[in-house]
Amino acid sequence: MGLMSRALWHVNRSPLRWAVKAGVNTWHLNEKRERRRQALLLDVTAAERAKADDLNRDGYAIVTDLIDSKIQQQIAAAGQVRLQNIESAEAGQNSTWKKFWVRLLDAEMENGQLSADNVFVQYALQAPVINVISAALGEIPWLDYVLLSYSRYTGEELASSQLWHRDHDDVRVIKFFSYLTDVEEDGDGPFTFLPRQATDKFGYPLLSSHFPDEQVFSKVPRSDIKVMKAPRLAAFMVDTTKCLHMGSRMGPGHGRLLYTATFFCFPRMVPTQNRRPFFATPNTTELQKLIMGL
Ligand SMILES: O=C(O)CCC(=O)C(=O)O
Ligand SMILES: [Fe+2]
Repeated sequence: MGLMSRALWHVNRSPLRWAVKAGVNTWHLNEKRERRRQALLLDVTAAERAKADDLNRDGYAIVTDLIDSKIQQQIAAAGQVRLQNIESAEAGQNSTWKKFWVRLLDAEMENGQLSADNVFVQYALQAPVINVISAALGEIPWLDYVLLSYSRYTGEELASSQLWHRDHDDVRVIKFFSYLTDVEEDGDGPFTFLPRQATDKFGYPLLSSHFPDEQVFSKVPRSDIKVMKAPRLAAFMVDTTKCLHMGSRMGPGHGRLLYTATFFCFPRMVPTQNRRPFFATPNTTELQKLIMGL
């Protein structure tokens, strides 16, 4: 991390972040205005708007019922195909950082980019997802990345995202998650979080970003925890900057296949050196290009 981005990273974790973000916004007013204008043109259903309200009020929304079940089946089947190639995926990753995770989409990237036509990219771009997030943010979001990850037991001490944390990618990050395997027992490593109001009781300890259970539950009652135990194809959205969360605490012999699409509110605070995670095809619409930053 460069000096500049390290400084911003610290600012981003303090209440000062709002002031800094407002400053960044003035450089991007036109794009911001366009994103707001486009959001007003979306055909958002009452059910989608209700989920957007959940997201803004509580920091999360369960959206399983908004997703077409045929599309859910397709994505789960596509996930199973990727899972069969886990050994080659693993071989290409020196995962000292997150030993309990294997990323399964690396093999289908071209020069580090995924095609906008890729089934996992299309899953993030489907109307109900874009409508809920746009309605919540009041503007068209930016899709930062899509991830298919397989978590499994390592026998090691809890580390990184297995500990309680908030994501600090930007001021507002909304993650759209879908379970592609059943996550119904503790050993399946459920995504576990505290809604916004419960997270607020914890505050912003300055010296650390990842916290053990004892530290969190010295300030927040355990009864506030939400454990996302659900069968495969459950879909939910979490504002991961507002909600403390953790997951992937796998039991021996268990595995969890999770799809994640990460959206943020334009513009990013930490400079991203022209990161281009996706490439367009002749099928890509103007709205989709706006979402993918193309
Ligand atoms: O593995 C998990 O359930 C936690 C994932 C996480 O922290 C994240 O996606 O931001
Ligand atoms: Fe996280």
